[in-house]
Amino acid sequence: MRVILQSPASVVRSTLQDGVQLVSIHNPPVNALGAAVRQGLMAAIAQAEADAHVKAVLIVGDGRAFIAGADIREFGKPPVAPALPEVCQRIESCSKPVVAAIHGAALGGGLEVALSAHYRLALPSAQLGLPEVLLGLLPGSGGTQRAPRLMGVKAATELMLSGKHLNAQAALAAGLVDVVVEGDDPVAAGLAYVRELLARQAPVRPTSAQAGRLADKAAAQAELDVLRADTAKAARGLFSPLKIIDCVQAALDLPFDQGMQFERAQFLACLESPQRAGLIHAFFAEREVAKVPEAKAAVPRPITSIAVIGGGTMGAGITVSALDAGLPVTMIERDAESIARGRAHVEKVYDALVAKGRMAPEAKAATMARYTGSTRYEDIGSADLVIEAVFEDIEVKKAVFRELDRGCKPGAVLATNTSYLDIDAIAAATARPQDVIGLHFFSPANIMKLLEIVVPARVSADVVATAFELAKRLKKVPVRAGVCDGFIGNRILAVYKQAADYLMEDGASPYEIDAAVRGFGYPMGPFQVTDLAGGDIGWATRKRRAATRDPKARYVEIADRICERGWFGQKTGRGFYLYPEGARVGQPDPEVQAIVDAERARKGVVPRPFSADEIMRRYMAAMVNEGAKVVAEGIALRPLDVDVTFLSGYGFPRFRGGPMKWADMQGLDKVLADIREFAQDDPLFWKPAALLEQLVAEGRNFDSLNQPA
Ligand code: 3H9
Repeated sequence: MRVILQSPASVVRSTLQDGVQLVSIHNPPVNALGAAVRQGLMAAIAQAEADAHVKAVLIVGDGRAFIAGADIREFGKPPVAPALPEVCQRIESCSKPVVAAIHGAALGGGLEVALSAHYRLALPSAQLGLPEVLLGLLPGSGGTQRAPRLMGVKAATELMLSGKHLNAQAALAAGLVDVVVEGDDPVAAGLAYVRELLARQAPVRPTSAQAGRLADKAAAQAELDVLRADTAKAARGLFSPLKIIDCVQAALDLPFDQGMQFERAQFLACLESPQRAGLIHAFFAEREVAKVPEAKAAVPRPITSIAVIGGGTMGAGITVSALDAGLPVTMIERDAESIARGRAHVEKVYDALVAKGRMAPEAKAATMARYTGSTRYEDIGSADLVIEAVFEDIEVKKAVFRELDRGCKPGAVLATNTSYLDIDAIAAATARPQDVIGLHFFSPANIMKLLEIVVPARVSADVVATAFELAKRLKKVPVRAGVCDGFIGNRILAVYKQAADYLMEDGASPYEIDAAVRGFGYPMGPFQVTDLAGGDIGWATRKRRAATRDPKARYVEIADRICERGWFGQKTGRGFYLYPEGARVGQPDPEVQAIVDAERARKGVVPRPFSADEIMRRYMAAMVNEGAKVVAEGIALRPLDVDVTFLSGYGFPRFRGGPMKWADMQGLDKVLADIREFAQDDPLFWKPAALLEQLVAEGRNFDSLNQPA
């Protein structure tokens, strides 16, 4: 073996092994195609061309992946040559056979490098995909032109539109790779395959020259027409999906080179779009949230068994989430009847999966074998972690924690799933406040990704670290939150919901507000959400808080008038909307509109029209302003923690990156100017956050606060 080439910083290393130039990429953690890697690959292919000893080239990735794609951190910065399409072109036009041996991730530009090679081998660990769409992009190095040639229009377009990964066998069946080889060493498997190809004098085989599955143009066009129509319906304001379809159309209509030019132009348009900036912010923010000081400073406690107190909707959802992660769970309820109901809630989830054919009955039985129901606290004496999910009442919760304090083993983590109660007070009910933490799941807890990890004053760092470790096992997106009424999410929600109520009383109908919010990209508007969750829940909270409400604060009573009639939303057949015969999508209700009119008249409000844009300016200004307060108070560590909370738990449109990212993209000065304008009518509600004022004065944005914690 002879070292023949090392690129800048040695990220691409070439060695000659019996006439095969082994090109290996060393750019941890995932071999992203940064400038040095692109330069190294160019140089390696030039070297292979120039060296008469080289008969073939083998490209592999070092470490855990082949190549996970372009280096996402470079997007939005000035481009550095060579561009990836050039690198791919250079690989494909090499006069000697080039082989890619794939293990781990071959995603985006990584798969495009492999598609430019002449032959492809996959190991069982391989994951192949073109997930650019999830970042607001499209495959921009020939993926839209080469993948359809190998896989056909339908499979290639579906791969690009879904962002899904294919495993090695699926990639083989789809025509993306030539062979799957057992084992975990891409170098050994790759070299053996190259030798086999050389022995049978396998020719250079550029993918671009293969008409392959595009040969039957009429059939391919028919497939694409269906996909275009479906995508137009499903894209929900997203920019890149229809561009992907356009690129595949170009693959059908144009010679390869022109198709590449077309793809490049579309890729650059996507790169410029604010959606790309929002989605890439979301990608990194979701990874940053787990990097909290406690997780770095302390070692998590081991978790091998869990107990859940309460078998209601929340307790059952948490139980399913833990069972799905392979943990044994003991559920505690107060009596036999309640425990039977709790078990039934859990089983119902799995029964639905079995009915849909998504779970085998044996798998259900194996999962339920890890479930135990009990009415006795003694049965959870050895649990490593207990999650309380009982009725949202501080006295009830304190009583549960006193029981846990008595019965749980020393060192057990004691968590409460409260959504707004004071966790410091709950912790103080025990003699071990260092073990008490908040784990705020969102309903349905087995589905929703967000987990607010609420950190009370006296909890120890290793308990916080344990909570983050648990989140990883449960496949949740954890966000660290401080103790306050509503933590990050519900506290901010309460404020923008108020802004929506004011808009309604001032002249916008609930239906106009919901439509504007959907138009922004949310799946539902706030009044639809109220109807879905049950209007009685918010009503109870409002009644409880009535005594402590600032008498000077504006209070809109429309929702109370609706609840007084017993209209609690979907479950009662009407709320803000009508749901005739159990319909899931509501219809506007003229009687609700009459209630709104009557309330306006009673308060002497002369209604005025609001455009969708005016509605959203107020809705978002309220959200951002409260978000800034939450950051300034340290309830959220950074603005990105607020963003992730809303992306993962509140349906905020991902392509906008989260409320704080949205504000940065608008310009904080503009958001502040809006707040000051609205404050002229209601200075108490629209009090600008000091942090927002400070950032504007200093010409900075929220992102400047997103430093690693
Ligand atoms: C593209 O390729 C465009 C081309 O078509 C055209 C170009 C002209 N760049 O997720 P993890 C970091 S677009 C930079 O925690 P896992 C990540 O931030 C790209 N960094 O691990 C994290 O850093 P840190 C298309 C990247 O095992 C660390 O790696 N490709 C990139 O759960 C570990 O990541 C994609 O969209 C990147 N491309 O999952 C793939 N990828 O440790 C995006 C990862 O500092 N990546 N990092 O927090 C993924 O889907 C997952 O990261 C992967 C590993 C499945 C690879």
